[in-house]
Amino acid sequence: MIKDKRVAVIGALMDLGAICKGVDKGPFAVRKTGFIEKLRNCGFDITDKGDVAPHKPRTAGDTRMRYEKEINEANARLYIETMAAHGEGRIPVVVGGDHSVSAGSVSASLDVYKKIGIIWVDAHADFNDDKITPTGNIHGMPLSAVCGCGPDSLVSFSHKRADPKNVVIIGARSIDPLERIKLTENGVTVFSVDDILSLGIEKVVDKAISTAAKNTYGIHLSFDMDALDPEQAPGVGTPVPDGLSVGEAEYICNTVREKSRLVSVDVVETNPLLDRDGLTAELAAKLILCCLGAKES
Ligand SMILES: [Mn+2]
Repeated sequence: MIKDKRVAVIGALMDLGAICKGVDKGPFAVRKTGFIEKLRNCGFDITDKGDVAPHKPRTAGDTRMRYEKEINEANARLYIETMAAHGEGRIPVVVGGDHSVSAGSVSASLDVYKKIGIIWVDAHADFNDDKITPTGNIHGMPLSAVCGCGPDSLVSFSHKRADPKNVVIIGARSIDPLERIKLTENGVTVFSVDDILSLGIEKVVDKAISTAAKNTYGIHLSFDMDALDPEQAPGVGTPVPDGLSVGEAEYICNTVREKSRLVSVDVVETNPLLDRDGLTAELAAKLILCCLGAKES
């Protein structure tokens, strides 16, 4: 249940963590679906905190962590906005933007609640760092950073880190070899699409919730649209075939809300320049409604 139906929406117009441009337009496209009005019609008390965008000029800098300075500066502001939402007793919903924005939003929830679990729904693990990254793109690093597994510079504005043993990735099917070793060494739980096929989505989500909720105050749900099958959600910069179905994605969002204490949400990586008929933006909006328990009439 979302307490008192109090929600804050924050747009994160970030594309510097990804290689494919256009993902900074994601929040515009998702807002255009009218999801905020739909939430209001369902009785939600929404405040729209507007958008956080990186400043200009922008210089790529170190090729092992491109645009580190610009991303950190914007994330420090996103962190403050997310903290403010918590301070108002609202559940923050961050709409991205590439996944680097989660270094800002998750850090805020960690600093507020001290101990939270994370369910990270993604085709990738986002557990790289500056030493093992094959690309230098920071959107492949935020989960590692918020777990205290590096790079620490990406979360320098915050204090608390997540325990990797309370972190679960669902839908992964493209993990770099060194990243996989690091996930195992740190005790992160990974459910691939194959695991969903063999165990069933119900069992996977059950285990994900019990792992993330164990000895924690609540759960942050971070949903990368590339977790979905690219046939259903084509508007993403790094599509990987054979992803989650829409039904499975909705099931994850609904069940995490129903069976745990959801403290914050990110829905990221919607890229309208790569989308087909606004399908991915519509789906992102739909998943936000599922996370919050808003029934469309
Ligand atoms: Mn991601």
